[in-house]
Amino acid sequence: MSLPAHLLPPDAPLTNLPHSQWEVFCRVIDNFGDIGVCWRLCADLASRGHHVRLWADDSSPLQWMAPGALEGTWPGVQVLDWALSHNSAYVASLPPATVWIEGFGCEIAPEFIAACADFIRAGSENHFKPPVWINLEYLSAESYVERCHALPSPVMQGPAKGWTKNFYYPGFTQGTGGLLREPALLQDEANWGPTERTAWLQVHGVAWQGERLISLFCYEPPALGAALAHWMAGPEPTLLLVTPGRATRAVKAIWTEALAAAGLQDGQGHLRVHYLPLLSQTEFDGLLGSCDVNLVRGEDSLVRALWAGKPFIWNIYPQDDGAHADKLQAFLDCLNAPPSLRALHGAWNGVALAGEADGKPWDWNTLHAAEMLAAAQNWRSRLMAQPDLVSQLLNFVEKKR
Ligand code: TRH
Repeated sequence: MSLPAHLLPPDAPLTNLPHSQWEVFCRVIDNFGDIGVCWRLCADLASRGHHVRLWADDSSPLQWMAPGALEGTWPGVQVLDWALSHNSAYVASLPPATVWIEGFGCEIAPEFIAACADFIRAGSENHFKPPVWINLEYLSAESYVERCHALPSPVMQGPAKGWTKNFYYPGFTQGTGGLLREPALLQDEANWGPTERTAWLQVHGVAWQGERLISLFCYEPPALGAALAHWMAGPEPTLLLVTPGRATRAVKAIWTEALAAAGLQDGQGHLRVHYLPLLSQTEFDGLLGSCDVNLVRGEDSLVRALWAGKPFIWNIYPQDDGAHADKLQAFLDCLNAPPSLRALHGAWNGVALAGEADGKPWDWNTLHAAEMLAAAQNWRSRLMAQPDLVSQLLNFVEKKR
């Protein structure tokens, strides 16, 4: 196979991977986290000058998460239909990539691997190398993460036989791959003050009367009804900003029950609710920056809540085998969470956690806000001191090349 000029290897060796080409593969299992995390990764890489092709089997959430991404107007990122990765002729027509990222253990199409392996073999005298192949795992604070991070796994069969896959684990400690954090984020969050909050609320049509602001992005937390009833009957005026989908459905389903538990009629009480539309990721980050307390879920919004540095409660993605309880425990242990926070997390998620305040009831009204705020700010500065995931990934790739 003769190589077109634009595919010939560069004369100079790669340093800091200038303008390298990345393939990111994403298969959506459920909800928005798979595509949400993969998109943040792609956008972060592109903002640092790299070129990214994102292959996704369901990229439709990008319509609202990242306006312009599907239209091809996002600089540096091309979104492609997963089905095309099975098309050998199409794959062979693409410039070869330096890095392949399999998001969350999704398997790259065999046709894609075969076409790239053929291409690399054909160009071996031109020093084409196999890509640095990375399996990006889910975020967890459990101890296996440090043990398994960056472990190689040789490919034993098929057209890529002899190549190596590498496990890459995001995480909260030095021995892990770190957390997604764009270079500009520190400044953004530090600059997210009362003016930005007021502007955000106005732009999104929220009629704020100075109440405590709580954002709600959740599954169906078992304590949602109890929390709503407490906010309705409690002393502190509260405005709940509810995200669309499961959170909205969960609130609507138990609203009447919560009113009855609070002993109130509709229109009474100290809780008002504003139902939000779907927001772009940037606007979603603004929501977390604007609220006094953030109730988040999954993986990506947890990380964003950490960067927002505000009190938060995490609704962990529930797993049938109950593995989420260990994952939640590990997260709270890793950050040395105070007992009040463990108690709130245990109640919110309906799991028993070690280290909860002994017999001391948690308080949905105060939400232990002072303790939560101190903990959140402490975690934020601790995690800010770690290199972010993309910086670590770039170093990792450079070493492997
Ligand atoms: O949607 P999620 O529950 O995704 C989950 C988790 O990632 C979980 O770990 C995974 O196993 C499961 O999917 C399959 O929560 P998460 O991870 O916070 O992702 C939500 C994404 O949606 C995040 O990138 C923020 C984004 N988002 C917006 O951009 N705008 C919005 O209005 C909302 C509500 C969310």
